[in-house]
Amino acid sequence: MTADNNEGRRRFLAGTVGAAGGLLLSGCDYLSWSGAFVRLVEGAQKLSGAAQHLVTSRTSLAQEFTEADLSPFFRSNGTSNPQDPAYQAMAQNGFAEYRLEVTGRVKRRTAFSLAGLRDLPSGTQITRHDCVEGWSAIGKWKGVKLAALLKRVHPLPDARYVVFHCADSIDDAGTRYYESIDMEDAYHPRTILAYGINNQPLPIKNGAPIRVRIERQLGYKMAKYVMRIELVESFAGISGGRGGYWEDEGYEWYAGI
Ligand SMILES: Nc1nc2c(c(=O)[nH]1)N[C@H]1C(S)=C(S)[C@@H](COP(=O)(O)O)O[C@H]1N2
Ligand SMILES: [Mo]
Repeated sequence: MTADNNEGRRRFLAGTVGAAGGLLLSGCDYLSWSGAFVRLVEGAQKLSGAAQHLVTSRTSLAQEFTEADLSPFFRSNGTSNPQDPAYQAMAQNGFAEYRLEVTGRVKRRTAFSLAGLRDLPSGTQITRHDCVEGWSAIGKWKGVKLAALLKRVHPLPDARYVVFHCADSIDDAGTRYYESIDMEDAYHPRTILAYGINNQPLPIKNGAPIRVRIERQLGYKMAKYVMRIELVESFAGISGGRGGYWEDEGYEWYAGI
């Protein structure tokens, strides 16, 4: 075969490689090597994905601590007192009128009062909060297990994410803070909607009346001032479309620690 023929054959085969994969290419010196290389890379990617899952299994528990480890002061970050008038009015009245709405891909849309939430199975955990800005604090959190709440509302099979809509906006445009997690994190036994910290009702600075604890992820995932929970198939249509206020600004959606 002449050099020119070889060139033509390469071009022809390069056009078919996408459709036929490596099979067609056996016997072709240049392209069979590239086909094998593609298979090698694909295999390696599968392997590293599986290996990563083994090391960082999403169902494993975050480190837990004792009362002796509690931080003397649990600071507030981001919003520390939402200015929304409806929120302010509820706060004035000890959140007696607060209702946590659960909407979206559920069979039973439900609005839970604080008393209703306290009646559901709860969890207590002492964990460390890590903020991406470089500070940490250990707190004792008490709240309703998100899994128990989801059981009450009957998620539809197409529900893939849980979105938390908050009362506060943290920019001049008035964009409300929001966050989202997948069903794996939603059903995790340590994922709670906290209404207490360090044996006290949750103060406003830390997200009263309800804030999320997702112990395997960074602080910005832990939405405070949660007013509504929405189950969705995709968060593409919500706000900036990346699943969270900070995600829309370029932060990672899965902020694992
Ligand atoms: N609604 C709302 N949730 C929020 C924030 C916020 O500004 N608004 N800040 C996030 C960030 S960056 C961190 S570190 C934690 C801070 O929680 P804390 O105020 O209880 O320390 O809340 C997260 N959840
Ligand atoms: Mo943070």
